[in-house]
Amino acid sequence: MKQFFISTGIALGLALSLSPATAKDVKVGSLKIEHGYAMETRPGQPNGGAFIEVENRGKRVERLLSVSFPKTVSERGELHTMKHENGKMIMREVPKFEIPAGGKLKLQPGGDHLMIIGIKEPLKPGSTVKATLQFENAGKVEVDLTVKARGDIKKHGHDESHHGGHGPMKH
Ligand SMILES: [Cu+2]
Repeated sequence: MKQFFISTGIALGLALSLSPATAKDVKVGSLKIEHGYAMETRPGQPNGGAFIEVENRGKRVERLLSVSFPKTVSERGELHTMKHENGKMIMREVPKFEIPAGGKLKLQPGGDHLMIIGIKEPLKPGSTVKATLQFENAGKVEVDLTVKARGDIKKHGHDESHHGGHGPMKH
């Protein structure tokens, strides 16, 4: 079920660019991927969240099966859901996100998200992180995620200390 594309990570080479960049919309077949960004991380913070929106203009369901990052950025990527359970926000890895035909997948703080696991260097606002998304039908798609400062993200309910606190060993 789960696949990692290590060769892609190596091939991507220099992953973190320090020049300010804006995430570009990416169109692949009937998919449109937009508003991609990653949350800045503090020094020593092992994991971080990243978010995209995927519009499916096709006639069949699409599935996002995995996300990976260059080895210079992190150990790996995971797909996570976040839910309230017994009064706590719990993050869990899931094998896929579905995007219904004509529908949209919206990843956002406090909800479903991409998890960057085992971050090598802190993610600095304004830099860019490359992510490789693996879709069931569309295949492999590379997107640039702009790193946003915490203050730029207005959503509430996203517990960053929780993100920071759950280390790679728990996965
Ligand atoms: Cu997570």
